Amino acid sequence: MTNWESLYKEHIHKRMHDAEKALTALNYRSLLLGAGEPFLYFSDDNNAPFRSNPHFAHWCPAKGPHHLLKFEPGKKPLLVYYSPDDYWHAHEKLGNPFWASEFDIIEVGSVDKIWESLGDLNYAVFLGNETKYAQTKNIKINCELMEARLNWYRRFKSNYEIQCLSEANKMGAKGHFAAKEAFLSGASEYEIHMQYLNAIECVDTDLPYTGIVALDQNGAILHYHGRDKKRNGSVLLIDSGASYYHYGSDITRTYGNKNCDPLFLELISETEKLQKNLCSAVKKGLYFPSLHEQCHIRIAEILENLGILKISGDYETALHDGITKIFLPHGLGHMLGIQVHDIGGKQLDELGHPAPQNPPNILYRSLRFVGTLEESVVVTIEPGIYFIPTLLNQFKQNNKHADKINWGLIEKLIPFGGIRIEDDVVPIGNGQRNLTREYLP
Ligand SMILES: [Mn+2]
Repeated sequence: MTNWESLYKEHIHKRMHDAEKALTALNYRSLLLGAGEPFLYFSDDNNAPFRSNPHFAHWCPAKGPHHLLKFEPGKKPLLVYYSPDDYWHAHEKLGNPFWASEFDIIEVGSVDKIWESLGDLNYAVFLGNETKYAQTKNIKINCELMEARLNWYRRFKSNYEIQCLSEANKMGAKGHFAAKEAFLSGASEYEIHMQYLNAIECVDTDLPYTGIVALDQNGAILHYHGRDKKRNGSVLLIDSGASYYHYGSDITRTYGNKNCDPLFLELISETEKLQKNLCSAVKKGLYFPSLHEQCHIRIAEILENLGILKISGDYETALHDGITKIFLPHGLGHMLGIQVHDIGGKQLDELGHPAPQNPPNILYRSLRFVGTLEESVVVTIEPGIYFIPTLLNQFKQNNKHADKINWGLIEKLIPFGGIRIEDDVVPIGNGQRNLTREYLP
């Protein structure tokens, strides 16, 4: 049984320790984190689905808008919890959650009252989007140097955060099992998605990101968000996660059925092998772009072995000539946490300096994490092989290396779209923990 109280206690104490360090370095006395207010759609009185300010979510699992957290070194953090008497909207009651004892909590019924309950705000720094309230106080708003520091600390996940991500993977795995079954029985994208949601007992707005449920050629549209009702696809690419206390899993699987070309099925199984190898290479000290490069070399090898490329075993040249990038235009992975593309992947240090793109090659342009793996930094590992008509046609028409591609096979494979396999992995000790495969082998 997970002891959430003790995990959370350790987590919040680390937050306090880090915040104290940042406040001292930047000469502030207190840190204010606002859960935030919902966005209105343009020229409309409808709100977009609400998401908490990630800095607030990092400290507090409470859901919903307007709550405000104040931390002053040496004091217990203060949570001013927004709990209005409102018959227009529903608001989650505070109740007695496992994390409540770590805060001094005041419940108030209006946003004005929240801002009146904060006490001394001399040398306070505020991070959040409710700036119209913050502006009425004489405080620093959205200080970039403070944000850079807090973003940096967010890279390193506490045991509490890793447990949340593990639970999010457990939920996601349930959805993926249901989706696979639906696909194999001929379901449409729409039906597969609904089976996914049903299995994890969620609605769309509960998901950490808009899921991709793509049959056949739609899998080659990297951020495909359609929900086509056409049934009986040959290939399913599903990229869908689940959320747990603000932390999201990010999981992708690709399946082919008996109508799928055997060559494409072989590509799926090779991509799966490659993905598992890359996952087991994850460990602290590894420069992430070099794993991205290894992935491209292995993709060149797979494509040559299956007759799709004619490069005489010269994989490195193939990737420097930009051939593998047509088949894998996105990065190998990204950091994962409260945000699905968690912040800080291109940050060098807590001061916010950008990480050098090293080597500054076209291959790395789409890579969202260009740093070195460290213990407890959670990343996704998501190699793929796609047959994207736009990229293939451009290459065929304009590139001097066009003759290195077997265009006959490409024509045969285009109708099946693309392949991506993705797990969430964290360096632990001298190895790693794969948070996804524990539930979705
Ligand atoms: Mn991902």
